[in-house]
Amino acid sequence: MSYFPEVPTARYEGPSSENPFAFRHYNATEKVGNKTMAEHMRFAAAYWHVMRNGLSDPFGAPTALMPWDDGSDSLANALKRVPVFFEFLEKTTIPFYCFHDRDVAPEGATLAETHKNLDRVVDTLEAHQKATGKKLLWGTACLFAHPRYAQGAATSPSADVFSYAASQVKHALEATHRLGGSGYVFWGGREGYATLLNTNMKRELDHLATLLHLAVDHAKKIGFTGQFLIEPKPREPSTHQYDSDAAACLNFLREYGLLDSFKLNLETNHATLAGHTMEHEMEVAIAANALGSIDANRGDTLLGWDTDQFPSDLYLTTNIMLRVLKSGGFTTGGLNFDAKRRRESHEPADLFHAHIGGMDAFAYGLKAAHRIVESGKIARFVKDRYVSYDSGIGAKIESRATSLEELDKHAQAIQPPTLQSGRQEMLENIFNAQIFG
Ligand code: XUL
Ligand code: CO
Repeated sequence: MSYFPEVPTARYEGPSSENPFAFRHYNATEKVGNKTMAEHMRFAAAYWHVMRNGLSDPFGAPTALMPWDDGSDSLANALKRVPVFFEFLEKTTIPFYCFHDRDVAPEGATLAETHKNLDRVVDTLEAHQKATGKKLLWGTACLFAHPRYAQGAATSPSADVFSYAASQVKHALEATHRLGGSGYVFWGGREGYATLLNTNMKRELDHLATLLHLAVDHAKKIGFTGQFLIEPKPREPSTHQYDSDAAACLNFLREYGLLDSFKLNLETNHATLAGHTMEHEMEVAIAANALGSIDANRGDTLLGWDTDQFPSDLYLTTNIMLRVLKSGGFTTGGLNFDAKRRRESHEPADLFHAHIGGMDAFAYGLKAAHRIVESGKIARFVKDRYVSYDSGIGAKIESRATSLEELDKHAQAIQPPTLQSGRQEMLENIFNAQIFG
């Protein structure tokens, strides 16, 4: 039985292929440097977008055609979605997936029934993973959709809501462990505030840190050795989210003694909403040795919200892969398509065009980034730009072996400093030359 009879399994056919279901650049087994494209990228599909996103928007109803789905929130319907998703993974050749507990299994009449529902679907996910070789990149708990989380989960003013969130995290973590997940993500959609008039920020931050510590402790108890991740985003749905950007997350993790246990899962559209480029966020994470994984999508510069579009911009994918290479490559992380089709792209085939295009854009970006690294021109320029710190007074500054008195004397003894050009335009030309291959 096929749920996508009109869609063939995607294959690499090269840049001149006219087949809309073929890859032009992504060739899983082709080596770029010392790793295959599949090893570099570790692509993942998001269960919530592929299976659960009906493509509604704040102004209109869902449009997506999902003939396999009866529209109910029953356990039976949840179980029916699983084989559809795995056929999708097989036909796109995507090796990993990510999920929230509530994407895969519905709430029950009681919390105990909710957890039983999850266990039942996890059995089915496990069986499909075994049969297909597909793997879980990361799992997470949805602590933002249900009305009980309207005022936060770990940062709710209610300790009982905190307990509900903790219960969900316990079971989602155990499900992730059972499925061999490489990571576990915290995205705190409601962990922030709508107004400071009713908010004790310090207590809320303490509570958020407590939940993360409890999760780390529980992971040790059950033997989960995957990577914990925080996903920064500044707002939407909250007015302000505490995990607003990479720098804010790192400060929070450092303050609460969590930096050894967590890395960051960076999402392009979240960087944009924070007023940063994705490469900025990646540089911040890399400098702290905290780049864990990536939610691959893009925003729309004309819309100030989280449009979660598929990545098709080759400058963006090249910039991202350049930083992935710079960081030494993914270990437990990967490129998760946290992206949705436009509301107008409502047919099942559009799911495939979207992911195939995203994978091709990243494959192109990887090859361009590799050429940039190989040519060494940009790295050499940056290294030479700081040469004055490699010896003499600069080396003393870097090793903090100087004083204001000594620097005062040095500055008074030399000619007024002259600067060399920053050569931004020349560097942009070098970057472009590699993008165009
Ligand atoms: C929301 C978002 C989430 C996280 C996981 O903007 O990105 O889907 O990736 O909770
Ligand atoms: Co995301």
